[in-house]
Amino acid sequence: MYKAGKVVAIGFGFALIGASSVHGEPVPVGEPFQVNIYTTSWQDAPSVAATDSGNFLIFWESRGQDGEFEGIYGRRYDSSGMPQTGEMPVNSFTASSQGGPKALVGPQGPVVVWRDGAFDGDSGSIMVKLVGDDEFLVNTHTTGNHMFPDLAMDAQGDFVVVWDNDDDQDGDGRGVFAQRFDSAGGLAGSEFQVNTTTTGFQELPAVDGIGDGRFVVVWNADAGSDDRVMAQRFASDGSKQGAEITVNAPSYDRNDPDVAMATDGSFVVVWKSYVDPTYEIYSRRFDSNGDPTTTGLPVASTPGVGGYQPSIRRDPDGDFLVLWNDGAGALRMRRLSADGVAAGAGTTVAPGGFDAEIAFTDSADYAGLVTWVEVDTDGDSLGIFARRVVESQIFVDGFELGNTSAWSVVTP
Ligand SMILES: [Ca+2]
Ligand SMILES: [Ca+2]
Ligand SMILES: [Ca+2]
Repeated sequence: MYKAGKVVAIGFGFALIGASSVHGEPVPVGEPFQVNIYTTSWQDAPSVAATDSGNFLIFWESRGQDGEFEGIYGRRYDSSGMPQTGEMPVNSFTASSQGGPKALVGPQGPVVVWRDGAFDGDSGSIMVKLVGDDEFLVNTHTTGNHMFPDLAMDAQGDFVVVWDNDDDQDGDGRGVFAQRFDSAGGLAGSEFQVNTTTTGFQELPAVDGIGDGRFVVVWNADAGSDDRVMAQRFASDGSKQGAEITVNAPSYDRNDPDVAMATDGSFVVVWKSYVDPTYEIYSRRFDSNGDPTTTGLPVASTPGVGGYQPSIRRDPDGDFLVLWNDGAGALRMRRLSADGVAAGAGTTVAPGGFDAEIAFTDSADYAGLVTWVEVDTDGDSLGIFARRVVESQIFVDGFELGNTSAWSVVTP
């Protein structure tokens, strides 16, 4: 019945007076498309970033294309999913392997980080590249196997890179480290240690930040028996805000966490936990003081199917999009409201896909692009795929509830 009222009201052309709207469930539009042109061997580990002008940049690693092991390639798409370029080689230093790129676009243009297999002279190194410059080394401490870089950026384009390293750099096995940069790539302060508890392995970091420069790092902590997700908040000057936070109960296996921060400094962490007989994806929201506002909530609307490789991003109006690979191989997506609670039942982005990431443009239609990896679809091993997502517009003045007292205009 309220649907009829809505149609009538819009027909008279005055229903939207005083009404506000938000964006609702994310919906895949169009068909998935292949990103990589060079298909020989494997292409994997994609990362997507949105530009101010409504375009998207996808970066990935490709095996055998740059002459030695893996190299980093990128491709630009417009908001409708049309390619704007061919494949663009990213790394200048091609010896050994370059992999695991993560990218964001700031006022200075794209910033890409990745792991290099040899650059610092002692196995894994963390590299960063800004537009117009060759890549350069991020980590100051050069011994050890540096892995799993991620980055966050503020409104001015200042950014922070996080990674993990062994070599007992934190005193015991692997630890999580970070380096802040100004928007031009100049060092801002020194490399610093993220984890406070150093016993055992601290690994697999992820970081997200907001316009005012605050950021939060999450990682997997493995003290030998059980794994936990930990989080640490930081001020814009890189100082720790509060103690490190234990996000979840101990879990049997690496938790593979990710995090997205809201503009008020609250944040939502996602991770995978083993729940006999399979893995599940969980989320938990924390306020800007680092205090939890939810328990660990299952992200899947149908538990028990399984969940791997969760990723989370904030959309332009403050909701969160979680992507994961379910136990049946499908790439699933579900929206969490700003309060960290799931809204809607979620949807399947692709019947087979993993290691996914989404970015949103700030455009009026809240266009998003999801990128992921598929097996054997590009004709040879792993390939990179993508699909557009839009968030449907809904009205928040009572139409959905049929609450006519809340309507901004009552239909005749
Ligand atoms: Ca391939
Ligand atoms: Ca290479
Ligand atoms: Ca450690």
